[in-house]
Amino acid sequence: MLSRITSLVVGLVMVLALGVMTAAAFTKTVTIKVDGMKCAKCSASVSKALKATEGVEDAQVSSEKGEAVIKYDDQKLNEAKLREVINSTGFKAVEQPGQ
Ligand SMILES: [Cu+2]
Repeated sequence: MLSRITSLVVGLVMVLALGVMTAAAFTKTVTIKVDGMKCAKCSASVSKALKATEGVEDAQVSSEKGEAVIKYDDQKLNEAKLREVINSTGFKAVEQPGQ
């Protein structure tokens, strides 16, 4: 009886651990170079557009660095779609070959 409970608990813990790991595996972080941002208003509009996109969990956009660091759900979005969103704001997502 005790071993049955033990195996049940072990099984439950494994299922929970697996769930947490898969959830984390779906979250990807990508850095995309963005051309044309001159000030905080520019980066804010890119950031706003990204955050309004379903699947984006976080977006840190810097006009100084000229890049956007985006955390997103791999199941709902991909990098190409994120570039489209950035381009739709009037700025240019720079293609970086080899990434
Ligand atoms: Cu600006």
